[in-house]
Amino acid sequence: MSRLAFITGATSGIGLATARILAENGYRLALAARSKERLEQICVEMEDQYSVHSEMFVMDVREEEQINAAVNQCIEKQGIPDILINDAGLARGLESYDKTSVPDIKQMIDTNIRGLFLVTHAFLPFMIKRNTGHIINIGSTAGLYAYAGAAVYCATKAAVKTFSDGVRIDVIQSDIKVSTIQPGIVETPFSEVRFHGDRKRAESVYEGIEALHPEDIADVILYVLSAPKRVQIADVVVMANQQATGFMVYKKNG
Ligand code: NDP
Ligand code: 8X3
Repeated sequence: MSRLAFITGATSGIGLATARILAENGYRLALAARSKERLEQICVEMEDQYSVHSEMFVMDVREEEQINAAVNQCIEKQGIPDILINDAGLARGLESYDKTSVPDIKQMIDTNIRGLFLVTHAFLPFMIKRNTGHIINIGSTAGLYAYAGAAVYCATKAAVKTFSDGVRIDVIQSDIKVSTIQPGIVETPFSEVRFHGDRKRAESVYEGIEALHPEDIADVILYVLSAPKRVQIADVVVMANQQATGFMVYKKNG
C-alpha cells in the first residue's frame, strides 16, 4: 500500500503545496487544519486532480483533545501514518517585544511549539511500536537568525529545530527519521496572517524580491522523503536567492 502522510496546516501555503506534490507522487493523505470548508475543498481537489482519497481532520493544534481525537480517528480509518509533517504555524505581529500583545505571544507559542510538540507526542508511540516513520518539522531561518520585531516567532522556530534534534536522539535505536526544514521567505498567506489581515502590508513584504514559492519547499520535502532508508536528512535550510540570513534580503528599488 502507498505511504500515508499526515499533514498539519494542509489548507494553505507550504502544507497545501506539500499535499499536492505528495498526491501527485502516489502518497495517501490525512489532511489537518482548523478550516473545515477549506479541508473539504482540498479533499475534493485531491480526488479530482490526483485520484487520491484523503481523509480530513478538523483540528486546532492548540487543543489537546482535538489532537487526540484526530490521531485516533486517523489510525482507525487509515492506519498509522508513515509520515508526519508538522507544518501548522504562524507569526502574529511584527513589533518590538514590549509592544507584542499577550494574545499574539500565546498564539505563537501554543501553535508553533506546544501544538507541534503534542501532535508529535500523540503519533510517536505508534511509530516507535512499528519501528518506522518520518517526522518532518517546518522550522524557519527565523529560528537560526533572529530579526527585529519577531523575538517570539524566532524563538518558537528555534524551539522547533532543537526539539527535532532532541527527538532524533530519542529514536536513534529505531528506523524513525526526524527532519527539520528551515525555509527563508516564502510567498504565502503567512504575512497576511501575521499582519492580522492587512493585505497591503503583507504584499509589501514580497515587493522587490523573488520570494520562494510554497512549491519550492514542497519539492524539498518530497526529496527528503525519497532518500534511501539509510539516509536521514536532518536539516535543510532553503533561502530565496536574494536572501542571506533570516530577514537580510536584497530588495530591488528598496
Ligand atoms: P499559511 O498561513 O499559508 O499556512 C498556515 C497553515 O497553518 C494553514 O493551513 C492554517 O490552517 C494552519 N494553522 C494555523 N494555525 C493553526 C492551528 N492553531 N491549528 C491547526 N492549523 C493551524 O503559512 P505558510 O504556509 O507560509 O506556513 C506554514 C509553516 O511554514 C508555518 O509553520 C510557518 O511558520 C513556516 N514558515 C513559513 C515561511 C514563509 O515565509 N511563509 C518561512 C519559514 C517557515 P487553518 O487556518 O485552516 O487552521
Ligand atoms: C517565516 C518567514 O521571513 O519571517 O519563517 O522568517 S520569515
